[in-house]
Amino acid sequence: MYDKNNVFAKILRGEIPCKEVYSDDNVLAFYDVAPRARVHVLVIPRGEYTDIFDFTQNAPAELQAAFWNGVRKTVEKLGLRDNFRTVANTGRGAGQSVMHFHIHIMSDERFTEDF
Ligand code: DGP
Repeated sequence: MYDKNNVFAKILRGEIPCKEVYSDDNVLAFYDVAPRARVHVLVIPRGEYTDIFDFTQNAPAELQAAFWNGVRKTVEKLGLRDNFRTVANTGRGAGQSVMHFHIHIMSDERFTEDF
């Protein structure tokens, strides 16, 4: 069940400020408030989806395509084309703390650990 008062919904409504990286009609990308990498940006769809499966099962195909296009544009805007990771924490067990679907884009000078 999507909670309209989650923090990313408030960011989308402009009730909480964010440091924007990329924005269009379908997507918003902004810096994570608690970065865990040299570059740490979140990309969210402009729609009410709690997690990756809610998004992939219930969002219109056009929005899904636009979302991944927005991820690519964000990465290119950040200049990270050949050095970034994406993470989608899913569920409380994996540490998902905001129940609005989001992708973490993270980059360091050089990743030293594989996972
Ligand atoms: P996750 O743990 O996967 O749900 O990631 C949620 C991320 O959102 C976490 O890294 C911290 C970030 N975050 C939480 N509140 C805010 C906020 O108000 N502004 C910004 N920019 N990021 C936030």
